[in-house]
Amino acid sequence: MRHVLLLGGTTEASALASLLAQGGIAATLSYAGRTENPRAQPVPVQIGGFGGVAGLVDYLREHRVTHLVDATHPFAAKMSAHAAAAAHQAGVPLLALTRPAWQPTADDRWTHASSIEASAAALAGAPRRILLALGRMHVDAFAAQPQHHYLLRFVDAPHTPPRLPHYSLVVDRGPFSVEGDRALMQEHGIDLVVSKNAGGKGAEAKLIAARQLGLPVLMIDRPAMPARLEVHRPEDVLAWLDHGSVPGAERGV
Ligand code: 3Y8
Ligand code: NAP
Repeated sequence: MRHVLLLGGTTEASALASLLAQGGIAATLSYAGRTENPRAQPVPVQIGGFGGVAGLVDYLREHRVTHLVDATHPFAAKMSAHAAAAAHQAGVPLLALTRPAWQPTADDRWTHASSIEASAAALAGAPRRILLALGRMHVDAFAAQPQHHYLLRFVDAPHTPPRLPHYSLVVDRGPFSVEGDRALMQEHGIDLVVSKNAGGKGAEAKLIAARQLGLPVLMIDRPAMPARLEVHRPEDVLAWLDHGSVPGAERGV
């Protein structure tokens, strides 16, 4: 009897949950519990951390998980590291469902930063009006550059105000639209967009809007991920569940 543990929190994870439910494949989708009202899912959901690698190994064994699918966001590096370690220890096959990194087009004005902290350091200089579309968890890093006016976008209203002297706050969850992001940038007079290289469609709108408006983008490159089998389409996960392999799948390194 198959039981898939699906580490979620992305558009692709939700799409896979629907395919698993339609296929009658037993699955549990897992959220960290970062947001107040996570999207409802067509499969049972577990919310909260597992308690490190050991806790995840225990979970895999106690719930007789037969397949572990890591469909977390490309910046959820700690969860992905734990998934790889726990799957190995528990002898449970692991597959990552992730998105290719975005690539700039000839019409894009990207510069790169290697991390969130490096992106804050790259903002030294004269005051600007910056769309900081990174969510809530890393806003404090930008207190190092208080001269800017930041447009913040959070999923939920914060319990404590951000520690920035000049900011505007939008509370909204994606997926976002190009029209909506373009209007937001024009309304706030944005002259720079800071973004994680999340990939996928759910957060891409701001990049397309920036391109249309001729705005520069400071793109934060992805953290390193453990070596693991990776696919980019939810349908490829079904093939893996049925056959244990995916033709042409990438082994991320
Ligand atoms: C809790 C689950 C679905 C998944 C939807 C995707 C798309 C919309 C775009 C911007 C960028 C950002 C942020 C973002 C997007 C999708 C996807 C994606 C970026 C939810 C969700 C959870 C989270 C956690 C949240 C983080 C934050 C990051 C906002 C649900 C809605 C900025 C990432 O307030 C907080 O603490 C938010 C924390 C981690 C990053 C951060 O550092 O703040 N995602 N986002 C998951 C859990 O608990 O396990 O509430 O429904 C999921 C989605 N967010 O099924 O429809 O597939 O990526 N999420 C980034 O890309 O930079 C917004 O504003 O332009
Ligand atoms: P992270 O830093 O990689 O993980 C920190 C800890 O959070 C993990 O060690 C684990 O706790 C717990 N955790 C993370 N994802 C979990 C999940 N899906 N189910 C159960 N526990 C989880 O993670 P993060 O970057 O904060 O991301 C948290 C969630 O938000 C993930 O679901 C991710 O897909 C989603 N998300 C993140 C981003 C982003 O920009 N980081 C963007 C969109 C969505 P224990 O050690 O206790 O097990």
